[in-house]
Amino acid sequence: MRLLTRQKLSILSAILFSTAAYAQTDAPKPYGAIPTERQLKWHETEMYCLIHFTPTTFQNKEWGYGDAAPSLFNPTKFNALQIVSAARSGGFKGVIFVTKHHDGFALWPTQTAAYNISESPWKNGKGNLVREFQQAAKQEGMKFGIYCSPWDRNNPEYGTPAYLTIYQNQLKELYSNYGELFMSWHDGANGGDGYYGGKNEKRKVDQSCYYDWMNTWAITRKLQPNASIFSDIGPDVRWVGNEKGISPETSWSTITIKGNDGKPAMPGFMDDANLGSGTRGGKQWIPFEGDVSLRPGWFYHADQDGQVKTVAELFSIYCKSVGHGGALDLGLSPTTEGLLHPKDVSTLAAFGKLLKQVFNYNLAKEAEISVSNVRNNQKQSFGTANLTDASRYSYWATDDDVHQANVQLDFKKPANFSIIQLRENIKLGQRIDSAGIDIFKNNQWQELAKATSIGSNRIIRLSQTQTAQKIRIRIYAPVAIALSEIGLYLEPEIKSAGTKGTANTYPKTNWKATSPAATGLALKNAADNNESTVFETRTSNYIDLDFSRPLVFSAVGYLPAQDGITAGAIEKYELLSSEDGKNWKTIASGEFSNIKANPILQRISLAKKITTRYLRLLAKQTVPAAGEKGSENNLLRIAEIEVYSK
Ligand code: FUL
Repeated sequence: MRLLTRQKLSILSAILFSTAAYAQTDAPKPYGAIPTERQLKWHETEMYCLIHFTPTTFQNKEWGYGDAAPSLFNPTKFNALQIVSAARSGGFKGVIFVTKHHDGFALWPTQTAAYNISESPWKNGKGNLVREFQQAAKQEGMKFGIYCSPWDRNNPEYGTPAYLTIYQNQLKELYSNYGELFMSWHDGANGGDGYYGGKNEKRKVDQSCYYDWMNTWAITRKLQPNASIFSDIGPDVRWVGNEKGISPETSWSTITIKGNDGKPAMPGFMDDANLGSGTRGGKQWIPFEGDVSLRPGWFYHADQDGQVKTVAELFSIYCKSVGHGGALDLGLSPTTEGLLHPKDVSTLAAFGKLLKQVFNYNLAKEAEISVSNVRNNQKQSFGTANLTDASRYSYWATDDDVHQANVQLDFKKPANFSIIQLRENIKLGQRIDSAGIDIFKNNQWQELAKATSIGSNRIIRLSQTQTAQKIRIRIYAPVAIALSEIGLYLEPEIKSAGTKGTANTYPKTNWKATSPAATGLALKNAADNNESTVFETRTSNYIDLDFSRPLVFSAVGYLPAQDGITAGAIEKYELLSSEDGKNWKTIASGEFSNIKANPILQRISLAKKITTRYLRLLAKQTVPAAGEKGSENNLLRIAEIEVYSK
């Protein structure tokens, strides 16, 4: 009996005083805003894809107007597995399917609206794309998420309170029938005009309250408690403020989101100045997602087959999204057949291979690691072994009063590396202010790089390979440091999987540009083959081009300014031609959808070839400058106009 008690006692004390139990009680106190369990899982996911495939694909548009006949939708070779397995080969861990885009066509047989897949000829109206993607994701071991556009250009009720109920019911259907979702993606685009049951009118909604987001997201929380909610402002994952997929160099996972006009922030209704950088010490933990498409547009366009991003471009985006503590959300665009184009498939596979090659082996494991301080001298709990064990949550920590410390890596023989990776244990918040990396060269320490905003992941990509036997990392924080990982990697020379296609554009040598009241060189900026010069005017809403001889063409390109200013980009256009520069006739008109968020080259394809010497690009609506209402806006900005010979 006595013996048993003694045994019990010793077991108890072993538990109490084991290093693990010690670590629990002795861990640094969390600093500032910290992630939820749901957000931790999202951080671990790092890479996922966003699939756009609706009747809009068949119309070769970016934003469907809401009037496409359901009969258009008939992808004869559709294969969700081909698409999802290509995503997996790229190293992506999840897929989000656009279950309904702005055109309003539901890709599942919803009870909430007639405009849905059951009206299409595909599988005789018995098909369900959401189900197909859910099952393919399951089969490939990938996470599954949904995007259901709040803006609906088809629904006759859009703009009234009745539509909100329809939208919430759509979410309920999606949340209840397709297993566990890892993300619910809510975009902030609300363009205004649309088909709306045949009304063909402009409907504006008050984004500060129309979607009643707090109650709408309460449905998400109730039915899909593990799904991270993405929107411009979170609450779990925020937009990065562009569709290039990248954040600025400094990008905190903490942010204080502010609304407009003294009202609370809502998607599409917020101060977006800090979306990219976040806020040091911000009130909320809302990391960013970098969304970008593998192609220029989110939907498939055959004329963009030559513009699939290269592996080198993808890797650079990866380093500035995942490598800045966010996630990479890469757009995939199935063709009208319902498959990914072979070029997209091979690019994804090559990208996945590269990631494996780079991050397969952490060179830091070969180094002897020493640090200037270990918390309470508890090497077992807070020591350097934690720095290379590939666990995000085991960590090296300093004493509470040690806010600056060094980590030194000593190699037996010189190591070659070009990437340094740092991670904090974010369960304890984003603690580190900055880090400096030094190498020991010519008998002295030399600074190689600096970084701020470490957080869940910070990739420092050097411009060239370095060779060093001693590396030192200096870390500065306002509180005790809790660093979980140090990685050193060597990037191979990236062989590009194919180069970008040639554009087949006419040379602009003898072109003359005119626009009322605009003079001089600035006009030439619109046709000088230089993407970084901009023609800007407030005195006219069009520009005329005189080619000096008739040109034969069936497509024209408009490149909005590439200087980061989206104001003045053309949203609605009219294209006119003339034989003599006096009498004009309209040859095309339409919208450049999504140009504000994604200011890429826009291609206008004409119904048939024309021969003409004069061309007018007329802006019927442009993106207003900050603080200007649409009606007061008269700014027009053009980086380049192209005329395609083929
Ligand atoms: C945006 C939309 O307007 C685009 O069409 C696309 O869906 C992108 C991912 O989000 O807000």
